[in-house]
Amino acid sequence: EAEQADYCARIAASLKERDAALVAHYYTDPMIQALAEETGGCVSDSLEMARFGKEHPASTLIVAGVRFMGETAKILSPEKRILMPTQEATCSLDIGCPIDEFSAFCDQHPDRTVVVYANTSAAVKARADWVVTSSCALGIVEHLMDRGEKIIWAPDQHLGGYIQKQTGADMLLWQGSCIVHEEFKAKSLLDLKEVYPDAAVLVHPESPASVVELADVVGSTSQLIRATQTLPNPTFIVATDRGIFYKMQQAAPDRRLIEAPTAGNGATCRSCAHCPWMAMNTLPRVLQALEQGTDEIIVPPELIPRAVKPLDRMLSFTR
Ligand code: CIZ
Ligand code: SF4
Repeated sequence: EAEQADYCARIAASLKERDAALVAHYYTDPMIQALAEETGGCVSDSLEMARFGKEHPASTLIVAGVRFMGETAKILSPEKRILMPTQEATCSLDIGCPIDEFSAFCDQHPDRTVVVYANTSAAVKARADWVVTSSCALGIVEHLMDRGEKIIWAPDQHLGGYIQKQTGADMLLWQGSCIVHEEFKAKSLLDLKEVYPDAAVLVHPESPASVVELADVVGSTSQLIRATQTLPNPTFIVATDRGIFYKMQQAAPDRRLIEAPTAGNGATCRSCAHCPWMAMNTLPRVLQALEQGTDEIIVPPELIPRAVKPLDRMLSFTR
């Protein structure tokens, strides 16, 4: 406790001294989220992290999240120094979509518009026409459909399948998945719904279709947080990373929040509702990155002009 308070104080001082801002994802350690709030940084989803980082005047951003979020910040603000608590924090969606294979796939379907989720490498973004996050994917795919475009979607198959079902768009899906969300289990969720009959079920669309089908609300992290304020239910069963409970409890302090069941629900579960890469973001690593300038994000300069185009499209579309 005292040690953590000490880290927080040192990080706050270091942020000021180095003209830096802390940008944290909803899935990171609640202490990091609280510190980002207290120091005038931001806590958000990947869309709003990107927008905040781009618009904030600080010369250094420290991005607590996973690697693609740091890369996105660098692509949008190449003049800023982008640090991360650790560059080893990656994402199974990013890993599952290597640029060579993906590029070859796109080459086979030159008639299709390439839409990639933000959870991808800078090289994959540079190959794309559009970048989307889960909070704007539906709107952007509807827009492309209205223009009669056929789509390549990568990498999350569950989110892609959900959007395809909602919109009826012609989408070829890359077969990636999130190791956290794919663990949620429909059968156990049904059992839990019986225990809490007045609960609303909130599901992130990276979850399997069988889980999405049981949802009262399907949405991005920001949309799920908002749902706890607009729905009357006293209880919410939440299928996304448990890091979100920090902000959800703040948004709806009088509600009961319950984790949706995962496969293991015990020792054998590799990622029981918490992303192992998000968990690599710790207070000591935030401080170390700030003080020593370790884990600076470098994006190959030749990629930046290509990767910024689909990102700017997303930011303009959602403004
Ligand atoms: O699962 C993730 O990594 C999410 C939800 C990212 C985001 O869009 O904020
Ligand atoms: Fe990637 Fe899933 Fe972790 Fe998000 S929660 S960073 S999608 S592995």
